[in-house]
Amino acid sequence: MKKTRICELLGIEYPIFQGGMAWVATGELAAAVSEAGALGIIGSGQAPADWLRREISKVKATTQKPFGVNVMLMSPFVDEVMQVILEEQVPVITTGAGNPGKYVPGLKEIGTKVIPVVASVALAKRLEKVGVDALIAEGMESGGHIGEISTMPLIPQVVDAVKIPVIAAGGIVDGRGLVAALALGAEGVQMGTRFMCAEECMISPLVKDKIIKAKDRSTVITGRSTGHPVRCIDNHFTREFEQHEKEGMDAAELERMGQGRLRLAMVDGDLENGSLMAGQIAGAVKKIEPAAQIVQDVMQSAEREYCRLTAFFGKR
Ligand code: TUI
Repeated sequence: MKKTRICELLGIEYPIFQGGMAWVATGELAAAVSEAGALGIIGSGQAPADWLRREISKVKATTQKPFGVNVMLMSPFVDEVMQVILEEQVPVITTGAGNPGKYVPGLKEIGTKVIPVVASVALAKRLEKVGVDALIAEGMESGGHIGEISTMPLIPQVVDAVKIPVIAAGGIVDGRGLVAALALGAEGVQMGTRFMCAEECMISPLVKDKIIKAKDRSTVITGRSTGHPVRCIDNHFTREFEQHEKEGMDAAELERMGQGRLRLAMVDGDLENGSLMAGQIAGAVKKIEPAAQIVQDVMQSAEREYCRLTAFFGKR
């Protein structure tokens, strides 16, 4: 199988990223995914520097292969997190929830590959000019903090607007998604929700079970009125939040209501009061399995789908 530009750029075997999910993507998960030949990514979320340093050391102790750290740009610890990334010479960073432009020169100086998440063509173009190495274009099918455009229209528009490699995210769970993403012009995929159900993922087993039981319509978007829309599995918390939004509660108070809810779900397993961030594809996640098996299954099912398409179009 030929490698895409993203495999060559990062030195990975398969064009698959594991989403850097806050409170979900710890060193254990990232190490397992990287060791399997894809790109494991630690989700630093709103964690402080010493937490990140510990997770990085777990990955380095388990695998020699490249790994990444996701930097959530709305974090109060963003500057100290960037400092740890520089000190630890992390090979790849992805960013979310903002514009990482001002950090790019410093990271490039030490050879860290910078791959921001974008949800629009405008930001994609701006970041290519700043000199980022690749982009993750994330559709609103994704879990957590999202943009407004779906994966299907977002990917080809971003691909046409930039020359650097584009990774597709949002609504991807298997080889069909990988082949579809490649067909749209992307050079790889990022998956979050499926990796939440990896054996090495340290979240509460209750959350994994909730994802496995989810159906196509199980997720909802809350927070549009705050300017920070978030997709999660429908529960008591989302219904309460929606009610307050309808009644016109102000954005600052709504944001306060959301604080600590992601940890409450993922770590404490509170399925009703926590924020069960997950993508629309949750309905298609069927089982808990090792991360390496997920990577292998995506690659093998992609090959099968490709053969099916070849048969459909006829061999040349
Ligand atoms: O970042 C994510 N998903 C996330 S972050 C998160 S943790 C969180 N905690 C508290 C409040 C909110 C979130 C949970 N899920 N995905 C990447 C992503 N980035 N999706 C959309 C964007 C994005 C949105 C707007 C990137 C840039 C942007 O505009 C920046 C600009 O300056 O134009």
